[in-house]
Amino acid sequence: MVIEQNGLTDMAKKPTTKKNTPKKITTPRKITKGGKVAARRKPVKPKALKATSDELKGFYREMLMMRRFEEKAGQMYGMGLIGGFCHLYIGQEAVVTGIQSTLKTGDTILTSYRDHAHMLACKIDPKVIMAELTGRETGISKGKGGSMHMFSVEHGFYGGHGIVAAQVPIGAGLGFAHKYRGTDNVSVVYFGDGAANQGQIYETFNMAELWNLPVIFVIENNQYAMGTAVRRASSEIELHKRGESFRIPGEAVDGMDVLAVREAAARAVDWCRAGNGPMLLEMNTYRYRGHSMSDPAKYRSKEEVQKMRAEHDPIDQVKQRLLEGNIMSEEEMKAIDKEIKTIVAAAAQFAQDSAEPAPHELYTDILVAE
Ligand SMILES: Cc1ncc(C[n+]2csc(CCOP(=O)(O)OP(=O)(O)O)c2C)c(N)n1
Ligand SMILES: [Mg+2]
Repeated sequence: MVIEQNGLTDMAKKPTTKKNTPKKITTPRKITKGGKVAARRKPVKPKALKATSDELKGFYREMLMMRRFEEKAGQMYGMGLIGGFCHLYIGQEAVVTGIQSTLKTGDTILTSYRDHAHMLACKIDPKVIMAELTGRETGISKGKGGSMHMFSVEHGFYGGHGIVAAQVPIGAGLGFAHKYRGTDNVSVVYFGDGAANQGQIYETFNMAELWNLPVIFVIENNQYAMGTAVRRASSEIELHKRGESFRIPGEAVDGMDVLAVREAAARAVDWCRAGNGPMLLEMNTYRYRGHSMSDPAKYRSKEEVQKMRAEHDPIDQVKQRLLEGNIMSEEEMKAIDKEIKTIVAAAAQFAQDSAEPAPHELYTDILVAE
């Protein structure tokens, strides 16, 4: 079988004869009639960021849920109820919230170990996420994956990956699957500014563009890779340019503003669904907490963190829009916060009331046969 447009051939195909020679891997859309290489097109920028009242309310609720959930996870880690690693996403909520709001059933996402909010964005029950963090049998990976290794095909969430950048080639594979099956679904793969320096990402960029795959590469540039600031580790700090030599269009986005994120994501999604190949979005964002719970964060000043919180907080920005538009009062927002805290407390209780996995579970869900 031959996939049109890009000349990919099915590996299981019988040996080639003169008659059924597979199409060569060609990229005709890039060559003009005169034989010149065509300039790479990219989606056109819009004029203004708009949202309905309901959308703004929804963003407020979702981001607050992520924040309260992770604050609770931080507390539970401190109490010794969560073992191993635990990487919080606090500060970055606008990125996954804005992007997820543009996706539809059948689209897939995957990310690194900083994955709790991505799971909540996929509408996974906070109870089973908290149970996984605390290593309980009711967790989404039966308590055997923990914070970094959660997965739910049902919700289009393909992990939770502990190896920096390992999810990126898998994201291209998912994009290949969408295309191969003839759907217009897209694969969204999130990775960090540190991960952006990994070699496998550039092999992936090359193949994704060559094969015209519907993949949105999202660099969550939170300015640090563990304790290393972007400018100390990257020769080119404008990470949205990283796809240029592969002809992948890229854009820098204010990742603290959920409307800016949603707007850029919507254009990228349309671009990919229409068969234009991959796109790269650099989301400029910031994490308020340390790299993981065991990081004292001595590589940056308290003032730097405080300034970001005070001037760019994604939840405060939506709050401000809700107040200015007379869409919600402070009291109504407080009531939502209270409701969310109750849901999060119930998730924490559910986790603590659940049993740890039975010892025989060590021998299930593994690749080795008995
Ligand atoms: C291949 C590999 N190298 C190193 C590590 C150790 N490590 C874990 S997270 C991390 C930093 C990654 O930073 P970034 O990609 O910016 O993501 P962030 O943690 O900021 O979300 C490193 C070096 C790892 N897990 N995998
Ligand atoms: Mg980073």
